[in-house]
Amino acid sequence: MTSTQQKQQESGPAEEYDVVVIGAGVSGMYALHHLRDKLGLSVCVFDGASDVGGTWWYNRYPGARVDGPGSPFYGYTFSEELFQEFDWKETQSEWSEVLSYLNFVADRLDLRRDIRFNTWVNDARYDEASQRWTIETDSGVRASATFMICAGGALSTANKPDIPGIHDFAGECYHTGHWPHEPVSFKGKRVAVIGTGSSGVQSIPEIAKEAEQVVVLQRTPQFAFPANNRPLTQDEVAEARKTWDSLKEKMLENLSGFPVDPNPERSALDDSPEQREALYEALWQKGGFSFFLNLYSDIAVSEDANDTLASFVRGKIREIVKDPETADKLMPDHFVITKRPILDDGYFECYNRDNVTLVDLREESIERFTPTSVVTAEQEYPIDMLVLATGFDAISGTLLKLNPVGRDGVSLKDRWQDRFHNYLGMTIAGFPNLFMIHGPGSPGVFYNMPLGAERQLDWIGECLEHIREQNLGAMEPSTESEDAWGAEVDGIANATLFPQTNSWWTGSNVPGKPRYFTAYLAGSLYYMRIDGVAEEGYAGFKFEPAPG
Ligand code: N01
Repeated sequence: MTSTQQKQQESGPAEEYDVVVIGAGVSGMYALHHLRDKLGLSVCVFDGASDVGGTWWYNRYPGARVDGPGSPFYGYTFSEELFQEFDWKETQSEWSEVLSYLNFVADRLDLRRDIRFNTWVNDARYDEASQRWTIETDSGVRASATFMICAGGALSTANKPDIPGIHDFAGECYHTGHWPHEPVSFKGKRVAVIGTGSSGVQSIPEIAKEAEQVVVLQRTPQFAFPANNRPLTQDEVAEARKTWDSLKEKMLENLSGFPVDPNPERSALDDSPEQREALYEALWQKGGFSFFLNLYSDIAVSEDANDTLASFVRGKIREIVKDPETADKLMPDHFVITKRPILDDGYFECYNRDNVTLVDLREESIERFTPTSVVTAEQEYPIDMLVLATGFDAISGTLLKLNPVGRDGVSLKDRWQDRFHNYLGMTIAGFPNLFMIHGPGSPGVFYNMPLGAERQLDWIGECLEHIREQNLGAMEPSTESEDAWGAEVDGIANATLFPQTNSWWTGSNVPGKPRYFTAYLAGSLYYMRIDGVAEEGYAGFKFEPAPG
């Protein structure tokens, strides 16, 4: 008797579906709509939260905003109606606006009737005889399905530092990625913030406006660029709505999935220092994500080109931050944009406030927490609240937490000990009929994420249709195709400066995690690549006939 059959005997029969989807965020919502409403499959989505939204349901810390190219292009493209009818208000929408949009989509597409909220999937096992996945949940609901889609999010499993005494800290303690739904007041409080990535940089200025004291505990100084968030004008919205078809076409053509014209290939070193300065200054003044979409083409590949932009931003930090010692501590020394670029709203400016203190952990590391303070190598800082803006066990962490068990009883943790082996960033050898969205080996955050999810799920939908039409039961990649895909991912990344920097992109933020650059760095070319694999009859995959 297989372990799945044994479990079935113990806790009764499972609900049966064609597809189970884990996660009701941007990707899981589209998975449900596409597979249920377009392909006619029976689908059930499971999510531990009490409503839709995924990352936007959890990340509600002060200052949390879309830090990509922004509205109205942070949304689904599959339905013109959804695009035409939702009123985006700001260029860098606040979390609550994105959540409103996702609620609007869930209502409009009647998604909630097939989503099990407040239901955490804590076990997933593949049964080879039936060629089905069975999942167990904390609510006792069990479900079995031919296909399992893991849409738990690339940035959802919190990375919490293991610092001596941190659990003894008796004040309020919040992780930005799991912010409380009840209002949090900073008034009159001494707040310590660990972390200066996007979440820290977005939240610190907001916290500083209200708190009595803010102590920022910085491990790595960061490059940040002005978000220049502003209300969308009526004209901009009207123009986007009028030209939707061509905008969408542009998004599909653009390397990053955004409606901007491709940049001409031009090295930063071809321009004179004055010309470069003028471009950087213009982009800085304009702000927003366009900064990264309108740069020279070799910033991420040439150390010298990179240095021209890095020096420019360091100069800006020096201009903004009045105290030279604090400015020194804020000077980033990695290659610019090789950590996720950050859009800020008054971040560097907030170090000019009397109530903000910057602690450079490279000079004075944290030794321990007491119930009322954080103690560094230099001094003790009494605090009432601790904010952990320490990021995520990104890309692979959420799936590894579930730790599905595949063929021959092998768990994902065993399979992924040294590297996140996968093919096309979506499938794993030994784990038939399991698909990942925004997983390792896919472009993930290097592409417009809602559009990327749509494109991966469209590919998966076609693949599922192929399996049904051919009366097949299971598909999985060969380990050889995984190795070749891994070499392709590495080859693209290693031609850039990205792998040289410690970041969540390389897994170096989580102790013990395999350190390598996991994303497929060729943007939209990835979608051409996976379409090519489908056209070649799913080259690199092995198929089994359906059970008799
Ligand atoms: O996480 P991060 P994040 N001791 O990993 C530090 C997306 N996002 O939540 O750089 C001391 O970037 C760590 O230091 P270091 C966006 O893609 C989107 O800020 O590893 N410090 C770093 O400073 C983003 O890139 C939005 O040396 C420790 C910080 O904590 C991604 O999410 C908003 C530490 C973590 O930065 C992740 O951003 C926010 C330790 N033990 C985020 N451990 C929106 O679009 C970690 N750090 C809304």
